[in-house]
Amino acid sequence: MKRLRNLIFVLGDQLTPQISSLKFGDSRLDRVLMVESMEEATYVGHHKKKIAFIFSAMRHFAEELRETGWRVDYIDFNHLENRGGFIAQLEHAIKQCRPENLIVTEPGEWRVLQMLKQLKVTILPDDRFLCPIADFKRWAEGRKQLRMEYFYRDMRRKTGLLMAGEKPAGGVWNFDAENRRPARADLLMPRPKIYPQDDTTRAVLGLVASQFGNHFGDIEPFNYAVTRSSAEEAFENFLEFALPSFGDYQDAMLIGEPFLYHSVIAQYLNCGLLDALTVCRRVEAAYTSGRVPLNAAEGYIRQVIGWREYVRGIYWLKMPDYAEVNFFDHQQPLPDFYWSADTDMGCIRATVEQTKEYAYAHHIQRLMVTGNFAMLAGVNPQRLHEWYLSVYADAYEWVELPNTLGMSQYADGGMLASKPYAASGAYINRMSNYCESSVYDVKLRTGKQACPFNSLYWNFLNRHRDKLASNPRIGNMIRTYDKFSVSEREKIAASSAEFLAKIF
Ligand code: DLZ
Repeated sequence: MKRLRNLIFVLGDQLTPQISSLKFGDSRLDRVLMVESMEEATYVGHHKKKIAFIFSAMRHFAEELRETGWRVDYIDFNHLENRGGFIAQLEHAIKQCRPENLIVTEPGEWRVLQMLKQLKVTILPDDRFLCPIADFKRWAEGRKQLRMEYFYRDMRRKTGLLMAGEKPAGGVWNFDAENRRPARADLLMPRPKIYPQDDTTRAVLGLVASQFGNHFGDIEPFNYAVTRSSAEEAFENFLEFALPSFGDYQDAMLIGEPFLYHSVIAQYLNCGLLDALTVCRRVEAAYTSGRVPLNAAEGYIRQVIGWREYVRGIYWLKMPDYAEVNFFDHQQPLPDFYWSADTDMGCIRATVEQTKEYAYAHHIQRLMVTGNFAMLAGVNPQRLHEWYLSVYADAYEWVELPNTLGMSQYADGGMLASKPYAASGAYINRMSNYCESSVYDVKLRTGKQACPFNSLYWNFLNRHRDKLASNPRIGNMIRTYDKFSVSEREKIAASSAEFLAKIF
């Protein structure tokens, strides 16, 4: 029997026909292998919707490849030859078809890269990202601080996005100061497009309900896009209806409005159904044709070519040590209400309920509600990282880990963020209507009725003053704390201790 030339292994977040491994191969000579893996679905207990989304998108992608002439060995979850994990599956496939070469595009996770290195495999760069890992390493070399803003400006120059010659469109690089408007409940909200389930998705939903019924999250309603064409349509819907107001309201939070003006396309981008540069060019075109304001277009493009590329660079620069950082030495467990939503705090209840239902929350809900609370309460950052990685449909370690440990928990001591994103209840109250549904009073600092974020916030600053006093942005708040009367400081300590004793 003639030996197979290349066996091309395509991972669940590599659903891109132009990915380097497929570009390298030839559909007439080579074979593709894809596998639904128990190990991948359970190394953290992913949300039911996340598993269903990935499996359904993988099955549709296998069909897309077959339609263009590829031979695809798709090992579904119940396949008799399913070996449960990547390495066992690859070893089995190598024995069976004796390929001359095993080809894979570099995975998005350090864990998977280590696994693959056990085999004789050609690993190709993932050129769906705009900044190759080696370029990021060069950019980082010799810099004291790795600030996203400077990286982002280089990416604007490199891509030419929103540039007027050498200068940024509109004369400034960043319009964030304009992007902090609280939303009003009477605004007419756009809605992400709803996609009816097809037979493939229905089969996957049945599989997930039976195999992963004990995982977090609701399986129904499930109406995500699971094909490239529907993901593109979902993005077009965002461009037309939500992007014009995205800038103004991107930090706002409202009960019953999980999506507001957000695109909700990160899960499509991160599994390869959408392409980052194409998305940004469409946003830029919407701005140049006068359909959306510059603050919206710039804010959106910054997330994609700035923040998204930057955190990936940091991940590959700093792993594996980065996974262990714990600057504040926080050791508390994750409170049960991160799974149950059973809490009197309206903001956390709304965010966790929404996370259960949609496997989605936007960046301010993640950063300033669940992330902020965990840091103030002293939750171990690694436990929080596992939670984010499992509950959000867009979460893969390369993007989630630096966002959680660096940005949200300041667990790297300020390498990624210039200050801890710590805030009292006043911030959440300014940006949302959550406090209306809370049994606590956001105006009170201490006592049983006071919003717990308030005493926890001041207690956090005092507890970590040695580590934070020299930070110009936080030091002022510590000096404010120091002006409180002795009895006020005692009340803060008592209120936060009482609350923490209740939840841990
Ligand atoms: C996240 C995930 C899940 C839940 N399941 C699979 C799977 O069954 N098969 C697969 O190829 N990939 C899956 N993934 C995505 C992988 O975990 C992902 O490729 C790594 O996290 C590297 O980014």
